[in-house]
Amino acid sequence: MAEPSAIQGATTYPAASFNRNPKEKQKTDGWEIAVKTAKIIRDVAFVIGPLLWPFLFAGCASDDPSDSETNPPHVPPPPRDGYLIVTREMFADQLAPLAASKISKGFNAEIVTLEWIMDPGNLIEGRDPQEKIRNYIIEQYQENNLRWVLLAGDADGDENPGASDIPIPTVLDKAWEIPARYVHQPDPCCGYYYFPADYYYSALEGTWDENGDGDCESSEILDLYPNVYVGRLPAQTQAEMADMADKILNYSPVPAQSFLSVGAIMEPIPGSMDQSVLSEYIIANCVPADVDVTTLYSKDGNLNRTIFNDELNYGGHTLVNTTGHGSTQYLFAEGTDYFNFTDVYVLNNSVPVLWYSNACNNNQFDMYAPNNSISEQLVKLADHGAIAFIGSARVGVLGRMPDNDIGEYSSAHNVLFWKHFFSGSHRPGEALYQANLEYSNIFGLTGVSERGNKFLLLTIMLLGDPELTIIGE
Ligand SMILES: [Ca+2]
Ligand SMILES: [Ca+2]
Ligand SMILES: [Ca+2]
Ligand SMILES: [Ca+2]
Repeated sequence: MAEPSAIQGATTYPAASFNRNPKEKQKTDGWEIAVKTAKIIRDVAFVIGPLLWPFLFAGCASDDPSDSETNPPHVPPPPRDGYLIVTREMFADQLAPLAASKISKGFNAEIVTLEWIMDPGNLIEGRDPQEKIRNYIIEQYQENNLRWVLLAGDADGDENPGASDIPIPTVLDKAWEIPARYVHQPDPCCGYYYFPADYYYSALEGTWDENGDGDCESSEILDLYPNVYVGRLPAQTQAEMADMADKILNYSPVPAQSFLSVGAIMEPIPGSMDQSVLSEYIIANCVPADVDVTTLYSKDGNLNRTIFNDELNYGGHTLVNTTGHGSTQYLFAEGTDYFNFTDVYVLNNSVPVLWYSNACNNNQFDMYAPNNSISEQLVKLADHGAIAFIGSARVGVLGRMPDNDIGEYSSAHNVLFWKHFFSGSHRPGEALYQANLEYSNIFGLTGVSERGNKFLLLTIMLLGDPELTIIGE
């Protein structure tokens, strides 16, 4: 499938949303130092507070004489892919080793703090923090080959409108918050009017607010083709951020994969949709023959909390797919015997798993403080749990199950994620990006297309490093 031209950067952005002259920025003190820093430490440009500059010079300076400005290379190297960490000053120390690891892998890595982005002296345009963050991403995408974006900070649950139809203005009153963009669209069943969409930081054309009233209606989203790979580390404390960063740094790609697939019967949905049909389709059409597969299905009588916990803890699985009902606190309800929040705390699986869930609300990362969604707890658990989690921040959307094709809505996206993951995109952010792209193409999504597909697509988020390679050689 050919990529749309927008992926190649051919589409221009509205001048109204982004018209800053980069040369202006170079006149500011912060940028002067950042440029000098970038030269000295070769490929990394940290745009952070002055307090951290000494660390950068001490920790990252190269003594390779070929780096000297007096001895420039005769042939400029090809531009490196950019990897941008958008975070807060309180997390910069915890994230510096992760940025360094990306540099060692050949990326042009940068940490930018929201404090720097919000500083008027740095001339980032935007009417609120979300728009400023996105405009910075757009600039780096256009000018510096940015491909990967890690949002390192949690969304503020106090700004989650919940069941209210009134938006809550973004206020940066928490030192850890990286705000979510809320989109107004009543959900199909459960009484939410706004949903968070990190997709805003991935699909970069248009303002998502065409009428300029400061509120984003889903009908104002004109571009659903993603441009960059986006993931989030939803930390609220330095300890949480350090745990997640360490888990990523300690992760070794696993050559032999083991796929645990759950298919629940979704009672009391009329027709009692048996999600084992979806699971079997994925196994038959997406999972390579050399991957070990374990299935837990309601229809087989082997799906319950005890067996699922045992498989997670002792089954040696590296990839997990769960289907069925869910909430912020549990998965696949089977009567009262479901995997829930308390199970996560005692997980001791030796290799943290890549986990996709098609259930409702498992990934409500913006839920009210101080509670974590089950997805957040899984990725925050030190050493264990999940290395990355893909799932919906709000309700999933039930549609036709796979038959001779991939089906619809939540089922279709679930199929496409594993299709792209196993067929070559062994990095969760890239597999999600490819799934989103193909989903948009198959269902012909545009700004005015029907809302169920758009809702489903935009509420699916990745928690974790989008660039981490899961499958090794
Ligand atoms: Ca806030
Ligand atoms: Ca609007
Ligand atoms: Ca796009
Ligand atoms: Ca959260």
